[in-house]
Amino acid sequence: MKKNYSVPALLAIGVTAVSCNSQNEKVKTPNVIVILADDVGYGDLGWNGSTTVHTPNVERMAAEGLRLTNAHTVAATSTPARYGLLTGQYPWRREGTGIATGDAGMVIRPEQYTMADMFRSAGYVTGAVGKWHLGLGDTAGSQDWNGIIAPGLKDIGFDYSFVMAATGDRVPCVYIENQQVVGLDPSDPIEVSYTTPFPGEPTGKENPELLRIHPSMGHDQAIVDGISRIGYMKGGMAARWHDEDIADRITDKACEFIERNSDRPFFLYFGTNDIHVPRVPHERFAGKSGMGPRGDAILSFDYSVGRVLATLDSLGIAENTLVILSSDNGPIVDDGYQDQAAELLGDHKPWGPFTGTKYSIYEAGTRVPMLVWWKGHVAPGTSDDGLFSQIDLFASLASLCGGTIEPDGAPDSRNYLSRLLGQGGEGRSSAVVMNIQENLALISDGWKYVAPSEDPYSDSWTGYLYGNRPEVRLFDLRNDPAEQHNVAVQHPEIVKRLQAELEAVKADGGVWRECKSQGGK
Ligand code: NG6
Ligand code: CA
Repeated sequence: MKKNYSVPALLAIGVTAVSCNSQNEKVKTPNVIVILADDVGYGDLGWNGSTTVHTPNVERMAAEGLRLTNAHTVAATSTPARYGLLTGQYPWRREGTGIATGDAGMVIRPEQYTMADMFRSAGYVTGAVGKWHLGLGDTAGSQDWNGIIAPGLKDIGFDYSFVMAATGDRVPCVYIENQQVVGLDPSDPIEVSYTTPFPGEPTGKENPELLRIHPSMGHDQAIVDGISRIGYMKGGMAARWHDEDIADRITDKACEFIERNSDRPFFLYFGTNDIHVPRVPHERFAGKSGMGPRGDAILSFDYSVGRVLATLDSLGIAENTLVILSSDNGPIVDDGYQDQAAELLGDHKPWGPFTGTKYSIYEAGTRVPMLVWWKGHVAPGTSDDGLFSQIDLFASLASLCGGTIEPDGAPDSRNYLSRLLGQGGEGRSSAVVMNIQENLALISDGWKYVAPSEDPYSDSWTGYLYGNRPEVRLFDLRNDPAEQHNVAVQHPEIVKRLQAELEAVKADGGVWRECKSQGGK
């Protein structure tokens, strides 16, 4: 049975002037833009009281829209977090959803039903621009970087794509538009390897004299644009990106997509490269934050947000466009390059009031900024501290636009559209989050149960705080948001309840009893 959330769902929650099938000229299907930052932490933006970095465009979104202050990504690293958002399935249900190499095969398989497919089912044109990091081609290392890279984003529902294959710090360092490398000179083909260096090609390890930015950990393989990366790459000189231009280049493409499709419903997934390492923002941001490249990259991110909003304003479609801003995972200070991020941090707290970083099971790993902006529909200057998970964007947005969810689609996603739009109503009662080792925690009703794990607490080489512990932990997030006090012994009944709930979520393959009663799935 197909699940179609359409006009009745919208009427039930009081969304006005929005319908996919209305005959009324004035009533339009809203465009949807998801701006997904990379590694931007809860405390990094001026959305929630932080004043250490000036982010006027994000502040504008907050002033004109809704702040979801208790929003979580499903994982503390990029690939699984993006997988969860775009498929509506918790990544720990699927093998091979960990941090992807730049030559990984498609993590989301063509036969899977994606958020882009869902939007297409409602008649939208769909686009993905910017950081991808969910693999391309069939299997790792099998891509033809010099031809059509297939399967690709078209096979999972995106009509248009302009992406970076993985992360800024991973080869291949090229833009890929509609599954073909942009600006490639056929006489200088690209080769990529994640196992073997190419003889004669310089590397960061062997040729540090060629580097303009030096790694602090790893990142000592292929040198592209004077920066050594993860993975080896040869050729494609004309197609290689210049790091300072990435934000402009992908923001241009995002805005062009909006302009091209301004007279029809569109869905745009815009993954920024900011503020992932290497942090090399454009010269006009360099040195402007007083916090070094990490702070400057936040300014660059804010600029991209501003360009998107300004494009909507200038096209006169802001009242017909829902914009959601969030981050794929929490913040990290030193993520592998000597960019003085730690030394220049000053009073800035990327993790806000929480403990941990990206990679971590602690709150800072997965509790991320989230803003919802839709002129005339989402009340300005509002906030909601109820639990929200990015896993629910799929079903909630399906409800908004009348998209279909196929029987096996988005198994973990639930429709909380009214909460997403700041209109109250029932919200998620519990959410599962995951750290880099795929250890799980369940957050419910202000409590957080962290499953025991023998994995390391922190990484002796990188210093990454994973937060694993062999004992059962329970945190009272309302009174102890920094997760300093394990109260499992004091509250055995709560531990038991949350533990059982986590086991139930794991066991039921995604069909969660909480939501069966909502007439959802
Ligand atoms: C880590 C990298 C880090 C970053 C991360 C993925 C090292 C030492 N660290 O392994 O720099 O690339 O993977 O980040 O290599 S993510 O935001 O895309 O998940
Ligand atoms: Ca990330």
